[in-house]
Amino acid sequence: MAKNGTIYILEGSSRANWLGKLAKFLDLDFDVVEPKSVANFNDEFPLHKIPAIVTDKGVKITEALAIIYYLIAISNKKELYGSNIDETTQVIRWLAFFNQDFLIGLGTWRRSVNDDEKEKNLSILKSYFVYVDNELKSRKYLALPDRITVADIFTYNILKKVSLTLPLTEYQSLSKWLAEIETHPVFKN
Ligand SMILES: N[C@@H](CCC(=O)N[C@@H](CS)C(=O)NCC(=O)O)C(=O)O
Repeated sequence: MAKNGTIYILEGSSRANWLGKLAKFLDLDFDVVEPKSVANFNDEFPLHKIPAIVTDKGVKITEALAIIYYLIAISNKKELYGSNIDETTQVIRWLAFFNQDFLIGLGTWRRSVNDDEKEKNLSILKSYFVYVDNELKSRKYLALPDRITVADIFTYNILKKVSLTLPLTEYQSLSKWLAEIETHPVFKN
């Protein structure tokens, strides 16, 4: 099978480090590399940010959400992105929330320079946990009531890492959801 292209990631980035696993689960054949292993990454990608991909047609794509969409769109598992307008809208909703509000909030908290700032920024993160926990009280998965989507997979990858620093056990629905998503085959390779 011809290669589908190259995915650039950083192992430390939960925005990007799961995309190799996603591609494999989607039966796609991408090389997965860190930018430092290629001499011209900064010339090819002027923002110097990951994730990024170069497709088999030589097209360069940046932005996590565009990349997630592309990988699923060229696969035979398109239902991971939702199967109709309503479902896909919910998938994009959650991808956008975690890629933007949540990850920015997380970075801001990590970069807090004093205790007051840290407390204030932590309270924003906690409000997000409460929000997600409440949403998960009424359905099994983030975007859909009864079927996993890429929104769950992306979010799991972020929150699993977060849970190593911030215990999430007080958020019962969220914790139950984490345990459920962990069993998905995408995380087994
Ligand atoms: N808007 C971009 C943000 C990408 C981004 O900020 N990536 C971070 C890692 S999570 C990065 O590459 N940082 C390295 C840098 O800023 O030089 C997206 O959604 O993909």
